[in-house]
Amino acid sequence: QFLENVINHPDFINGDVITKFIDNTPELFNFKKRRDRASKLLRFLGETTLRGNPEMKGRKMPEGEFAAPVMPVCDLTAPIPPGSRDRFKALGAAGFAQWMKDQPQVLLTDTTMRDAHQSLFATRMRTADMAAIAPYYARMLPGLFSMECWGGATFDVALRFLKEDPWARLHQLRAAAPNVLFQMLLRASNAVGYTNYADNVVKFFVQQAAANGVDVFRVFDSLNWVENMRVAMDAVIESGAICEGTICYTGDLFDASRPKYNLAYYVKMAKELERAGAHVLGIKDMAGVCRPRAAAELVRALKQEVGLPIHFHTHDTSGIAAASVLAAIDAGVDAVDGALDAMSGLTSQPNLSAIVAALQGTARAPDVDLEAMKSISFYWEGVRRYYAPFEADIRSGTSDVYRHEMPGGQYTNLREQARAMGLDHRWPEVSQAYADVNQLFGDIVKVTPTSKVVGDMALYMVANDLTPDEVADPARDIAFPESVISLFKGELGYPPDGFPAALQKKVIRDEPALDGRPGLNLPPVDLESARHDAEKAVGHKISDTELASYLMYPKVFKDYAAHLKTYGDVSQLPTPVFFYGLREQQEVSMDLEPGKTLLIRLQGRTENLEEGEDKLFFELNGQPRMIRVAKPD
Ligand code: 3PY
Ligand code: ZN
Repeated sequence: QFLENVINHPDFINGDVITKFIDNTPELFNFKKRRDRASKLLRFLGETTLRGNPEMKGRKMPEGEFAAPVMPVCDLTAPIPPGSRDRFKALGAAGFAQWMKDQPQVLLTDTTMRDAHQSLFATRMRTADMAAIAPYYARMLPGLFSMECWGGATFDVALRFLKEDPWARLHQLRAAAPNVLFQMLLRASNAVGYTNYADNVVKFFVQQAAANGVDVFRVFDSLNWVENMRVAMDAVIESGAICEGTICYTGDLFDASRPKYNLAYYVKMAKELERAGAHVLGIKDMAGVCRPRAAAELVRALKQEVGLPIHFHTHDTSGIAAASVLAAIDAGVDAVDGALDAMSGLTSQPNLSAIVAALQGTARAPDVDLEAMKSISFYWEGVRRYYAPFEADIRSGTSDVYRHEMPGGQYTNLREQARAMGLDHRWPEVSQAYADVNQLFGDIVKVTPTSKVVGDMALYMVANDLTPDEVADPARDIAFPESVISLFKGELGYPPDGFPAALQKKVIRDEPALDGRPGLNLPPVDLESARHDAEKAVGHKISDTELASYLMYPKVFKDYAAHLKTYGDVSQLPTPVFFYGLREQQEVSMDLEPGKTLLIRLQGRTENLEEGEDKLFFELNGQPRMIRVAKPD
């Protein structure tokens, strides 16, 4: 390879060879870099093949081979038609919001690349599977309002489990689909984490997200406290992006025994969000408890009381969510969320394609091609099979959601946690405990991160056979989980009516609770010194987006950087190979860089028990390579 580089070099060909030629021509050594990268990947493949991806621990390996997902038929050399993002660029955020209200059709968000996989298979969808279909979205579905493809749990999971850079996902999707608005879910002061960050960190994160391709920010607070949303909302507005100030819907609008979450509550919050500068009003029914009659009533009232376009989001956990979406559309909602067929239903969003079919022939029928939706969905059907080990074992909708009110993204996670604690057979008790904890906590909004706190407490109660009365009893000593103590100290903020005083006293004992929103109590982070710490930890200069990752998740970011150093960039490996390794004689091809493709085949392996390691024999672009892998324990 070295000699090949020398004789092909233009200086060599031109006879321009001087004594210092080799020293002065570092690109001759590129092959070494490539060889290093190939070796790192072989190590990853060797270890994954032999020991399994750590992510697969406790999960069932799929059997047989995966058929390649069926790609839609579309000329990818054809120019990309203009879409919602072009309109947004022309009109700006306020002008675009006005257009949303003025035009008659219902606008559509496809959540497949964010909430759908977050809610169906633990957020495990990899960038490669999204990037492959993104150019088809650009050409076949330019009529979409937005693609929700970033934020929520995807940020954390990308770095922590998938070992890929969430910012690179954004860049790749952006390059492939420049015409459709990209939407992210932002947990206000909790950004994309589970804790309240300093104001300047929230601001920095939003600036980076906007600069790197997010157009619509759906901003919510996990206790519906608008005061705690302002920093994030202001940062979004300042960046020029679209700020979707969002109400989290909980309870039941018509339940007279629970009047806290009545129409007046939501109207009041919507007006606060409008005054705070939101361009769009989001209704986020994270659990899927907004029944059709409530959806209609809520939308009708909000359309009357506020001047913002309204965007409705729900989950199909009950099995009846499409009826709520249709009711909201009937009541005049401006935009709705859904997921494409193969990624819809159960704890995910209702089926967007079926909603479009239901609207055909009506005045509000959206301007999207149903055939295109179906053919892109066939692709998702194939992709979803890759992730079978991460799917929850649920087969049907469940009206039990009206009791527990767990967000779609949490339901399967909590079941998994319950299973890991040996409580699987006691799931109905966990469901009841979750509802009981909600009442103990004062009937709060349950969405990330408060939903996690309620889940922790529910599991704790079931595992310790505790009744709600025992938890509340001042005479009974309870070792409350850390997350519960933090909640009652006000570290995630407060619900508008506060927490029940007696329980708060019991949980935090003599420790003080925060006064005001958490951000007021957190000193600003010195970003340059954080950058310095991160650079020291990872051993190289970092970019602003890497700094944003570090600020969100310092340890996860450092672990990711270490993985990158050891194994290189694994994000371009096909998903079955990333999770399940290579079978003997299986071949995988991967582009290292444009024009540099690696062709890797696993030829065989030997076992060397004495040395406690195996040898794996690969063929790399036709050359034999051997990797030693320590045997699993
Ligand atoms: C998230 O915060 O990730 C959610 O999806 C909440 O519904
Ligand atoms: Zn959701």
